[in-house]
Amino acid sequence: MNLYALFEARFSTDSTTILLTGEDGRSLSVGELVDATARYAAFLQSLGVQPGDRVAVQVEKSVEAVLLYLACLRAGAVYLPLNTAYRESEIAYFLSDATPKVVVHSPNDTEWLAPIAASLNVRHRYSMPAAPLSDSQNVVEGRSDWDQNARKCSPMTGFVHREDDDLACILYTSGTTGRSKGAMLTHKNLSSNAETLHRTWGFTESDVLLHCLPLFHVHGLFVALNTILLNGGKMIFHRRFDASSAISAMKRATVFMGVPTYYTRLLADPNFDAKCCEHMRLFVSGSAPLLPETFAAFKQRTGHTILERYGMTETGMITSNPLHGERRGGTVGFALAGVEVRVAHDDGSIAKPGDIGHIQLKGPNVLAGYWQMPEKTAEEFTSDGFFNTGDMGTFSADGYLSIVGRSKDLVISGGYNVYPKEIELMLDKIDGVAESAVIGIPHSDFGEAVAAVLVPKPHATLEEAQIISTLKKQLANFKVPKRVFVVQELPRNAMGKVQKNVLRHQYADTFAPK
Ligand code: MLC
Ligand code: AMP
Repeated sequence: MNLYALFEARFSTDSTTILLTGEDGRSLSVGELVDATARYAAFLQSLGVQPGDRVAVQVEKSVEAVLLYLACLRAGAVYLPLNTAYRESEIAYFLSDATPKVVVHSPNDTEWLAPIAASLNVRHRYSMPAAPLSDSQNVVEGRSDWDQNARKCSPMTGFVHREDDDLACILYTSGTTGRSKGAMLTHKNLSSNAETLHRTWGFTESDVLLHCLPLFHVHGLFVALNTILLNGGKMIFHRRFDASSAISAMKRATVFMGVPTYYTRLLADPNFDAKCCEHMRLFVSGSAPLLPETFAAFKQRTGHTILERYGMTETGMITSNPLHGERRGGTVGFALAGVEVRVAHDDGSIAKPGDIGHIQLKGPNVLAGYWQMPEKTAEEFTSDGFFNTGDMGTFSADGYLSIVGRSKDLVISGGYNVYPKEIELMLDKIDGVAESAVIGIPHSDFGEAVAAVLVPKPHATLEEAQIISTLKKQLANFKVPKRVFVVQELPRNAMGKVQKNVLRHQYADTFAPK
């Protein structure tokens, strides 16, 4: 079943029903969504986009971005969202690997993105500013060349038929080798997960989601957007997370989803209290560990118990604390319905409750594979077909899963994943750098912050500011180390492997309040 059709079937039959309300009060009705996605989809077809062709999209969060996502599903194209923070070399890699037929980007990036797209023979390139939809004064000049062109098309009727195993999206995820992999997600992967979350979290007709997350990763796009679209689609739509705007909007919302940084920022606002949350029924956290102190402080301040869940790009959501029953801080709850989760030792034997091991899973939510990387795909699965998450965990005797670490070398900063290897490869190319180690260290806002430890070549001098500014030109800003330390040698174990745990310990207080 085409995921778009599943959403449309859940929309109100009254086409004037408002789905989405922006922070400025502008709105999108069912009729407008259905018409605009039909025109966008028809425009994709007129560009020669066939089912299975990739459409790469690097745009600011906007209503039009939602429409484009839905139009890709409707036309049977494969939606490939890209973080707006990605820079030239990152985008060049994604476009060359995924070979999209169309790229849609922010007009601010035309200067550097247009030559890359041209050199890689991307057939069609359009810009899309974060222009609001129903802004009548701004209809012509505010609209993107994408939107202006697409709206001239006669709307398509219906949708392109898709089978369960057909691709809906490709999401790139950096790898421990430093090379990003495109996780191929099917219509079934996405629909099964959204249906499960919809049921598990008890959505009803009266729910309104406060949507503040970015739209280019699993959390904002699938967990938040897909789930609410399956519920008829009522949401308050913020372009980015800002604590005070979110607090004001909670008066009209019932559900909020965020990364732990959103919760620490809400708590840092002295105006945030139980009264602000009177209309809310559910707060969901994920993408990074929620600290026990945040969980406890939130409960004390608001009376609400945050529901923590666990997932990843390759699998969508895997486990969740219960809607009814104990939501246990420091755990990510139980396996979702239809998902089999186990903790296994290095030798593959299943760990007993209380023992720590590798978190593995099987289910309709698990990716179809990595784009054009069959060997990588094979590496991530066990011989009996379980996907290896790279997270280490343990089950309690009563079935709650806790994540206790990662076997993959990964830093999660403000909910974004940063793979040290990718940064280390860039650092090692900088003049004067003999070797590097990138680590995550505790940070009160981002949870973990990226830091780099460098060894200079003989007689070379390395300047922190210089290193940071060099990396800023090449890497998405959230990956750029917040601090760079220069040392004469890196700690190593007997095998010669850099002991990152020693470095993490050594620099642990870097961001501690003075
Ligand atoms: C921004 N900056 C970050 C950062 N976000 N640095 C480290 N980590 C981050 N996450 C830096 C910028 O580079 C900039 O630095 C400075 O902070 C201010 O940038 P900003 O854009 O104004 O920041 P802000 O809007 O406050 O954004 C912070 C944030 C945002 C936490 C609101 O990062 C965010 O929305 N994170 C959510 C990520 C998310 O959706 N993750 C889900 C992945 S899916 P400088 O030096 O340039 O000034 C997933 C699966 C699952 O993990 O289970 O859900
Ligand atoms: P991504 O590849 O961006 O999808 O990130 C997935 C990773 O985020 C997982 O493998 C976990 O390491 C981490 N993650 C997601 N949710 C949680 C959570 N609730 N607690 C701890 N880590 C989490």
